[in-house]
Amino acid sequence: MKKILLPALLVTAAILLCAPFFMTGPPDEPAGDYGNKIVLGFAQLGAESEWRSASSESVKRAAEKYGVELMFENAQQKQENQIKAIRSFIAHRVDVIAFAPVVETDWDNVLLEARAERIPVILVDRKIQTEFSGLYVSFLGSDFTEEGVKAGRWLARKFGETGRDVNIVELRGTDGASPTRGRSEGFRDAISSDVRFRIVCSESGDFMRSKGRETMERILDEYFAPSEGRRIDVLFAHNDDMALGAVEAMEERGIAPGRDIVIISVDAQRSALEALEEGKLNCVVECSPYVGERLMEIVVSLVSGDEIPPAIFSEETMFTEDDPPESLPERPY
Ligand code: GZL
Repeated sequence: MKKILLPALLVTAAILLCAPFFMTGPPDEPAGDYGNKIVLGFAQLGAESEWRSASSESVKRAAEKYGVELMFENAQQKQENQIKAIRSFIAHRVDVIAFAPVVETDWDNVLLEARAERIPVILVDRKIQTEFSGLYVSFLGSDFTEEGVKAGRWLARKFGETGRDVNIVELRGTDGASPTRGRSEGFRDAISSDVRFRIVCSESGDFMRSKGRETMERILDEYFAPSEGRRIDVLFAHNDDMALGAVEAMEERGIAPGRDIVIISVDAQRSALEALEEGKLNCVVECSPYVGERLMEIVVSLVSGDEIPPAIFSEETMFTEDDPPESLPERPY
């Protein structure tokens, strides 16, 4: 017995020692021919704005750079399409799922399915509301409330000295989305101590330039008649695209954007920084879409079994009419 046992043990030991060099990948390697590459399923919410396009570009470039196999789906701003995309990632047994939830609610069922299959989920850009724990491993994005506070505090400084009422119009982003809620709350919080600041109208432009323009056209017709004492002093737009759509609406009525009506926007994409230089916008709060590389770092760490932080916030600033043009940043895309 001993004569047979020892050689058998030696052979077994040899196989176990060499095994890692011959394994074709983790035991639950995803379906499909990805070899040893990490496979990331990314459900992007849409292509509604310049910011969103930059966000998608950032993810794609980073996947290329990090050698991550990217399954990318664009949901055209429809939650049911994002849910379908996440289910397809589960079926493909990707290594990690990431998505930018178009709205905050009704994600529990599909994320419970991902959790049951032990596929980690990363929230990118936007947040969700849920009673369940463990539906996602990390959030990577911006502090939207802080962005709203920055906008409100700038406005308070800008109009600090005038003794009169300041009539404000708000162009909200997509209702039910976390940036819309955060920016609204932060802005209101920052101006609440001064009764002169009055939000006379708040409507959603869905983060889109076309809807920003259409909505502002209606608002101007109803609220802007200085000769009749109806004034709009300030526009607070939740993103650049709606702000620039509103600029078009103002200009077609002979209203000087940035002068007759002070305009605050969020994102700080290329076209908004150009409008700031031209004096058509007065304050642009930065919200960075360039999170692709941080996302890939988290994905690689996750698959390697490393601890990852539950939330990673982008460092962001603000640009105003007082900034010299040469100090404004170049946007890569
Ligand atoms: C914010 C992002 C928002 C941008 C908009 O992180 O979700 O959605 O501010 C975009 O431009 O459409």
